[in-house]
Amino acid sequence: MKRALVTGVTGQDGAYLSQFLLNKGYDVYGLVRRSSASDVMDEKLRWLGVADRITMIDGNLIDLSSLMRVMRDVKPDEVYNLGAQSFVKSSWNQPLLTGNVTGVGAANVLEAVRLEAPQARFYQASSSEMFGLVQEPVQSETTPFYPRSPYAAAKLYAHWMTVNYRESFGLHASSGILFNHESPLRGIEFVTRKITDGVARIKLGLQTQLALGNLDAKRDWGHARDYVKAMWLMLQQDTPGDYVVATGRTASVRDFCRLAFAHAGLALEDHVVTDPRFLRPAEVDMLLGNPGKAKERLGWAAETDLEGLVAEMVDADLARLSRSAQRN
Ligand code: NDP
Ligand code: GDR
Repeated sequence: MKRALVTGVTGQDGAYLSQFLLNKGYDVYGLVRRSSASDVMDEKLRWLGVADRITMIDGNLIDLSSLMRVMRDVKPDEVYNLGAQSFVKSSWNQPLLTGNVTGVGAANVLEAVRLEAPQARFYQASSSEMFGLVQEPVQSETTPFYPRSPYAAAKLYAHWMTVNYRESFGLHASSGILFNHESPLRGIEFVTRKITDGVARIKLGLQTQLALGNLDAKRDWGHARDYVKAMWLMLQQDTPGDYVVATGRTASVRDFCRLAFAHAGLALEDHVVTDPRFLRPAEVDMLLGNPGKAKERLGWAAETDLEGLVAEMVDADLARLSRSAQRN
């Protein structure tokens, strides 16, 4: 039985990836940082019905010694580094923490792999945010990077460390440059989930307005369930590499909103207001990925379209809020 170690196991992608790996027969170990709110930490894993099937291990991305101990204890065949301070807007408020966790944290995992588990295959959760102020209208593996936030700068460091550990030490280290991917398990602070939660609340009469920031920003949005498969496929290749993972379609926040409100039989014009509190010091205006390499080499393609994603998220939020209204 293969052993996989997943950092960020309590996040959106960690939950879907764990489910995917368990279905493939892996022994899954999750790195979990100590928190006083440990009862809510496993919420996503419980939602997918996999919480009891994962072995949780205490550790932290900013504590190299904990990562070395984990590598020694688990002896993983595959390491997926998904842990990060992943909310771009917070990265301006906590730039150094973001640098430590999202950037240096990845270097710590690479060091722990190099020193304690050099045969393990390594996956780094790189991001389309690294393209930032885009240098080409459609972004691929060869598009120059231009990070626009402390988060993106930290991810770029982690990305290049992955490339360097591959080239310097011969590690089987791959980097997935994933474009935005969403799901009912998306954190509530991210715009898609904020919208679908808001739509559900308005539909159920729990609120009347939804305040958002820049409605013109465009993103290439896919489903997390599809994207974790691409992570796994990268580690099954004979040679490691870097891959853009995207749908190849871009849509604005306004477009996403329109679809979500329409799915609930509502009109966004009646409910959406803009609030400067949700604007950023610097914006990434437009992202659109070319997933050609992933399709050709991995045989991967997005399976869920934007309409299907929006419908699933709105329906899940309506069901969740209706259940909690019945309980109260
Ligand atoms: P989430 O924010 O949902 O999850 C982040 C995870 O990192 C959580 O499990 C969190 O644990 C953990 N974490 C945070 N700090 C530490 C730390 N110091 N030590 C150990 N674990 C820590 O992110 P997603 O699941 O959405 O994304 C997964 C990864 O992919 C992230 O690295 C993200 O930056 C990257 N990415 C995401 C994209 C997306 O669209 N979702 C696109 C491209 C890249 P806790 O529960 O304790 O907070
Ligand atoms: P992003 O995701 O920054 O792309 O990073 P987010 O959903 O936070 O923002 C997307 C776009 O929507 C605009 N926006 C708002 N965003 C939020 N959060 N709240 C609002 O009210 C709002 N109104 C408009 C933003 O300005 C932005 O343009 C995500 C994260 O998962 C990263 O970790 C990952 O690397 C990238 O996707 C790819």
